[in-house]
Amino acid sequence: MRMSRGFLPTLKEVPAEAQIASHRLMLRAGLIRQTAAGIYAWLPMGLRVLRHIEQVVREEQNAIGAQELLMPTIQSSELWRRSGRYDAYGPEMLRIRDRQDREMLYGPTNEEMITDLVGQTIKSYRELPKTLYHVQWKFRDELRPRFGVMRGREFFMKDAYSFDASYEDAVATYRRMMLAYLRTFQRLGVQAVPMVADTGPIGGNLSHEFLILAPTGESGVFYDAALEEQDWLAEKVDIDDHASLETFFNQVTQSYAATDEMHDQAEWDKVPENRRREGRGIEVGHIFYFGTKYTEGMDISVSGADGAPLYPEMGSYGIGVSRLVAAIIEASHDDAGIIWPASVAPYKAVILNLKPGDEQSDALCEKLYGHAPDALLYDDRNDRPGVKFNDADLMGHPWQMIVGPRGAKEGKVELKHRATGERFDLSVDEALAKVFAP
Ligand code: 5CA
Repeated sequence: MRMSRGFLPTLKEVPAEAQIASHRLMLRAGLIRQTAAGIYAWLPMGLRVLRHIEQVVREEQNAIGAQELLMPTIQSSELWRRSGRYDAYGPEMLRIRDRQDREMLYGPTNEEMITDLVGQTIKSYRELPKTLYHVQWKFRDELRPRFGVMRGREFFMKDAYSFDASYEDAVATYRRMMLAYLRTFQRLGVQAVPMVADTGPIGGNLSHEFLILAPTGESGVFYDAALEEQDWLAEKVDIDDHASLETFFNQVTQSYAATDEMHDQAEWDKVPENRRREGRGIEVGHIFYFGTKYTEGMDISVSGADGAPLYPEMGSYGIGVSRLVAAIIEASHDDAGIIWPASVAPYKAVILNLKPGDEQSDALCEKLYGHAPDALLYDDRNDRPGVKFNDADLMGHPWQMIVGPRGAKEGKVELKHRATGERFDLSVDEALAKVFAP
């Protein structure tokens, strides 16, 4: 994208309403704008990040055999009356009436809808297991929306739902999902630690939250540093083998990790002092096993091996995709701006033309840009170099390709690495090779 033609509005002023770094930076770097309390428009730069995160999440869901579908945002109250949650959900649910005076709602989550959909189709235990997910907007009328998209009212969530024929299979599915989550967060460049959690209004008795350590997090967290040392992408787990999944699950859960709500001081005291990590965390994912709560509650059964009705065992698994944009920034920024992990960065690099109009600079920049116009941002604006440097640091592109008249004459680009500040003097090919290295 050529910046002169793009819609990439940055702000010099620090917005007064933003209390935390990620919110300030998302407004200043032109990622989002608020359109109503807790509701945001995603500007082009923000949308690119959101889509990149969504894609990593999608690939890891597909890798464990989950299948994507897309359910609507608007739901009928009738479904929620069947599960008994229509009244129980309370004022967080946005209730709407259509012109026929039917009670509708903007979905805060989709357990009822997916259970009904699967129940309409699946008749026999032989058709199980099934894991389905979508990435869709949700609405929760939070009492105190705050910190921008961190706690919004409208937010983007990946929610998966699993149906198994037995408890053992359901637990294996839960463990598979835990592995997919650890891989997802690692690919997103953040450390998200799974912690035993309360199940809240979703219900059930096995649940983990995934938290990213950040001083502005809403929960206190305590965990064993052993959990930071794992490389989940290299971990060999046979996802079709229950024993292999169990070994993996035990390996994760044997190390202490809990939020303040579930903290156990006696267990914490057993963790060697040099491995105790204590701080605040942002919840970016939450997985639940809740058995037959919804299938039984909504009377949705299939025929079992013995011919008798069987209520499928369920779990649900959420990732806060829009919240992750903010959480990644909380975990990765400095005084000058955002520092995007390469996997989610809106662009691989920004090309800074320090002297538009200089023939050799323009030619060299065009050569760089022509290599991958969709993956590169080209700052071709008629602005001072200082403005370009500041905007590049603020927006946080992993690399800056700096082109000035002197270097251009020799065919040289100065490459700056945003995260480390390292600089390299390179030819066009060398610079592109570094920026596009796998
Ligand atoms: N049905 C289950 C799992 S699919 C569910 O709704 N779980 S949840 O309530 O824990 O939400 C899943 C994730 O959505 C959370 O871990 C969090 O990252 C994100 N989330 C929840 N509420 C908000 C909000 N108000 N703003 C932004 N993200 C949110």
